[in-house]
This record gives sequence, structure tokens and C-alpha cells, in this order.
Amino acid sequence: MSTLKNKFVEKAVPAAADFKKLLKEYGSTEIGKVTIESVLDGMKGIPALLCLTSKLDSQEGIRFRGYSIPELQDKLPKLSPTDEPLPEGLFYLMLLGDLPTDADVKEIGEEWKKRAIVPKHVYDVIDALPLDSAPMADFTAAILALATGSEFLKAYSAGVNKKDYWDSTYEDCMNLIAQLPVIAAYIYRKHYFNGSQIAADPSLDWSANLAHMMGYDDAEIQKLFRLYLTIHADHEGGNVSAHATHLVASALSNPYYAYGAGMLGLAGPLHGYANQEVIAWVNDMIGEIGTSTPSKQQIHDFCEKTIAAGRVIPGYGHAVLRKTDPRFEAQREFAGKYCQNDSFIQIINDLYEIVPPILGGLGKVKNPWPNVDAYSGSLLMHYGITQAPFYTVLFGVSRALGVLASILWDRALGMQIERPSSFTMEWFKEKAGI
Ligand code: CMX
Repeated sequence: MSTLKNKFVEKAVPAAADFKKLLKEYGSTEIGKVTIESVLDGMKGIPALLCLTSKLDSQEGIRFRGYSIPELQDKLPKLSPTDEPLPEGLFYLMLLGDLPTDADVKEIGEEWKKRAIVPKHVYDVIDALPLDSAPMADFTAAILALATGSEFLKAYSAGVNKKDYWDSTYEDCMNLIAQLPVIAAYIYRKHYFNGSQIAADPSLDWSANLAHMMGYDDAEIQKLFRLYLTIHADHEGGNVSAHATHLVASALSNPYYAYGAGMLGLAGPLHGYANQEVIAWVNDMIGEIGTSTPSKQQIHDFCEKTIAAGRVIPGYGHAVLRKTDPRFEAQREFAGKYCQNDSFIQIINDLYEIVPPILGGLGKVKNPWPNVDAYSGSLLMHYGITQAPFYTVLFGVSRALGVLASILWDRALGMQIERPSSFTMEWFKEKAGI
């Protein structure tokens, strides 16, 4: 057994006992109030899920096992003091709750390299889709095709004891995380480089290898990928991609199906697809105004026009956050350090000044501040990765780290199938006294 798997089972056994005790002895304790609004407005704020890997605070933003993004940048292992954290280390932290050493991170990296084998039929599935299929459609189809290798499926069919579900789930999650950069890069090269593929470089870390297989070897891009794949990894349990993964896994679907379901949710414009929407929308702005260096007044007018057309401003707002997203801040800081004199990034920076007062002035937007998607595309554009329809795939590769660590915990704790109750409109009206 690998060291990571051993450490996981050492943590999981007592945690499962705690979980059962909490459920059995304290199950009737009330923990929140449910109103008509909380149900009809997207279940926001209902304490409905257990998530070990991260917690989102509306004012402060995300903390991964208690650590903020600046703290991760300080404390997680890096290749050099001026580099960004290695996402391998974040996975270790989210899975075990402890900060990894350099050796721990190296071991995970080596293990993922060994597991990064993609069967031929998966490439055939990707190739069978036409070039006008969305990269996210290729990505989810490939993920489902990978399920032929599911160790969980094999173990379940062989009648595994439910206490051991976590074991084959661990194998699937580790294999899938290792395979994702290979299929993501394959999809990128298929769509944008006539299918000319680049082999993995086993000397590189998980992030740099993804950049390499996509065709980018610059040290600054490698740094950006480490940052990108770290900050998008998790956002507690209630966001659409995490919740969908958890929900589908609760039916004991294998990790490939569960994560595939999460990715179909990530592909929605109110969630991860917003990262490509931002680029399309700014390009529309540039096209309509007729200059790549619009004035603040011109940007302001374009925003007003978007709102007047009954559209949302992509990259702004959030269902939980009520302040600027620290993932936005981390990317802005990166741009400040490495991406000077970039007119596109200048527009993104100007929007940060212009959009919040406009949204705030509408009187209905709960959070007028930018989220992670407002910045990410402009950084990729800066380094020549201009193919916006691919951006949500990159988000998805990163999101695997959090949602797969979470479903591994779901299995280890022995969580039950998720099955909330629904009611008719008449029932709600009756409750309202109408
Ligand atoms: N532009 C214009 N209007 C917005 C807005 C925005 N960026 N954000 C919210 N609103 C509007 C809503 O559409 C809603 O309008 P109606 O009452 O007319 O339907 C009203 O303000 C209230 O919405 P809210 O409670 O503030 O926001 P929600 O929690 O319902 O939705 C979110 C959150 C993110 C879907 C929303 O802010 C939005 O659509 N943002 C733009 C898309 C985006 O950037 N998504 C990415 C989020 C991060 C991620 O998951 O990757």
C-alpha cells in the first residue's frame, strides 16, 4: 500500500467511528432553519452537506482545511521559493488535513505519473466527436469512457464488503486525477493543433506536464498552471460541480460517472463556463467599440448595455461570497508581477473598478464583486492560450482534486444515499398561509 493510502486509512477509520456516533447519538440536534426562500431560491444557506476538504466564508473566501490561498502559497511545497504551490500538495492537504512535506508531494507526483495511462478506446471516443463539439463535451465523454477501468465497478460486481468501498474508490480517484491532464491536453491538441499530439514529459510535475502536453513549456506558464490548478481545486461542497459529484456518488455510481456528472454542471454558464463567457463578452466589447484599448466610459456603457439586454455580467457575483473572491485577488497579483502592458488584462482591471458600482446600483445583486472566472481567461490569453472554449476543461482538471478527495471521504465515512424531499406548489402555499 502506498504511504498516502496508508495515511488515509489511518485517518478514515477513527473518522468513520466519529461520523457514526454523531449520526446516532446527536442525529436529532437542530442545526438550522429552513424557510420558503431558502428552498425556492436555490437552497442557498441551508446547512445540508458535510464537506471536509474546504470551507467557504462569505466575507473571507475559501479556506482549504483551514488554510487561505495566501497561506497555501506560503506553506505548501514549491519547486522554488518564488514559485506557486504544487497542486499535488493541496490534494494531500485536502485528503488528510495535514500539510505535506516535499517528500510527500514527490511521492504523489510519482504515483500519478505511473497511473497516467489512458486506454486507446478513450482516444477513439474523443476522435469520434466532431471538431465543432465543445471541448467540455469531449472531456465528459472521455471521462465516462475511462470508467471501463473502474476498480470500484470491478470490486462492487465481485461483491465487496461495504466497509471496503473506499479502497477501490481510492484507486479510481488516483487513476482519474493522473489521467485527466493526458485527456485534457489530447482534446486541446485535437481541437486547435490538427491533432498533433505531444507526449508527456515524466520529469515534470502534474501542472507543468499538462502545460507541456498542450504545447507550452515556458517557466512562467508552468507557474501559472500551478497557481491555476491550485486555486480552482475546491470551493466547499455546495457548488454545482462538487454537489453533483457527491450526489451521483451517493448512489454508489463509480467515481468516473460521479465526477463526469460534476463536470456537466461545471459546463454551465453560471458556473465554470463563465471563464469562457468573460473572454467572449470582452471580445464582443472590443469588437463593438472598435478598439482593444477602450476608455473607462466606453467600458461602462457596454456594461450598462449588457444589463439592459437582460444578461448577466460574466465573472461577477456569487451565490455565497459577499466580497472580492480571493482567487481573483491571487490571479490579479500574478498579473501584476508577470503580465505588464497587456491591453486585455487592462480591461479586466478596469472592469474591477467599473462593474461593482453598476451591479450594486441595481439593488438586487447580492454580491457585486468579481469571482474566480473574471480573471483566469485573461492570464491564459496573455501566454497565448487564446482558445476560450477550452478554459472550462482546465477548471475541471483542477476541480477533480477537491471533489474526488471528497467522495473518497464519503465512501470512507459510509455516507448514505442523498435523498431530500420535494413538495408541491400547493404545499408551499399552504405553509405560507395563502
Ligand atoms: N450580472 C447581472 N446580474 C446579476 C449578476 C451579474 N453578474 N449576478 C447576479 N445578478 C442578478 C441575478 O441574475 C438575479 O437577477 P433576477 O432577480 O432578475 O433573476 C439577482 O441579481 C440576484 O442574484 P444573486 O442572488 O445576487 O445571485 P445568485 O446567487 O442567484 O447567482 C451567480 C450567483 C454567480 C449565478 C450570479 O451572480 C451570476 O449569474 N453571475 C455571472 C455568472 C458567473 O460569473 N458565474 C460564475 C460563478 C463562479 C463559478 O461558479 O465559477
